[in-house]
Amino acid sequence: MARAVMMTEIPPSDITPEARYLSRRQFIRGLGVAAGGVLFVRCAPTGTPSPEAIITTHTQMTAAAPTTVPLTTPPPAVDELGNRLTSYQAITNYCNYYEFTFDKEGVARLAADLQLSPWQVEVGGLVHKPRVFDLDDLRRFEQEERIYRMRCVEGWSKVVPWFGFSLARLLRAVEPMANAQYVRFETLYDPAQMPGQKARSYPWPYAEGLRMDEAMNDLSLLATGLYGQPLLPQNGAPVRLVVPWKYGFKSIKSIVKIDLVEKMPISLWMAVAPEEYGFFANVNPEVDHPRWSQSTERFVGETGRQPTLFLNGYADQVARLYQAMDLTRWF
Ligand SMILES: Nc1nc2c(c(=O)[nH]1)N[C@H]1C(S)=C(S)[C@@H](COP(=O)(O)O)O[C@H]1N2
Ligand SMILES: [Mo]
Repeated sequence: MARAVMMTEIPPSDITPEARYLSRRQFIRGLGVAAGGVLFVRCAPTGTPSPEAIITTHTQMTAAAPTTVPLTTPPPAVDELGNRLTSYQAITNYCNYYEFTFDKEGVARLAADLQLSPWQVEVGGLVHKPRVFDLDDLRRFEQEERIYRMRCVEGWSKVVPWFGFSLARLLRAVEPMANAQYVRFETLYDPAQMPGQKARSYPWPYAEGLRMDEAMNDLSLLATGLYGQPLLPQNGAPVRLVVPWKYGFKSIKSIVKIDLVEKMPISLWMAVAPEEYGFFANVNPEVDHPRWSQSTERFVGETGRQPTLFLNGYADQVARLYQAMDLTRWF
């Protein structure tokens, strides 16, 4: 995070999970499931609803979006803007997860043994029904597949086919109180498993926050998998936030605690470098980082740089949240 943009070439993709994913996508496409705007498809991740449930959901989707695509059509290996999906290999081997290491290509190995079960997410604070969710509880929320761009503040990005469920569903389940203004998230704190947490220079555990309206926006996702596979530790297993219109550091990994609060939470990055990392961290090509430009980005695994889009290309869905704000001041 605190380094200038790095240009690292990612090795060619490991075909397995991707090929399986893409052929499943092709099957789904054949059923006529095509959504405009943000690409998302209701689907069944490994070990979730029964085949009957899947068919039902697909039928509903087909009714809503009756585009018929012949089975010979190539699978949608692109997002709704036409960007190629980042390979599974690159998504899982080029990671930021400072609890393990600052070395993006070293995270996967160091995180491999993170104990993912049992796991609990404690949801509380200003809610009427505080509750501890275990992994089975989280799997019971209707899971959807969503292809999102993720733009790291360092100037690289990925296009990731996540699956998971809207954060709003979880928040509604605990019934927020009227005075809840923000949501605060916390990552596991366990220096025995996370060697990076032995470094005293950072105020562990990693914490992040959203304003209540941001958290309730349908784009805010709690992800439990990608490419049809359960999340791997390096990508924030077993459950992480994904907020695609904000810089990647807002998308906090391996969450154990969610609190609804009245005051704006202080994220780890605000505590470390408040002049560089603000609370909002909305992707904005017009607002440079103090040490580098934010006008372009490199898709991981590809060469050359692309223009960065305002709100990472999600302005139609979220620009209205910021209508009254000067986004150069609230960076
Ligand atoms: N707990 C935790 N969450 C985190 C981070 C981290 O270091 N620790 N890094 C963030 C940053 S800077 C980015 S860009 C994304 C990277 O997600 P990925 O490694 O799955 O691509 O995770 C974010 N979430
Ligand atoms: Mo990042």
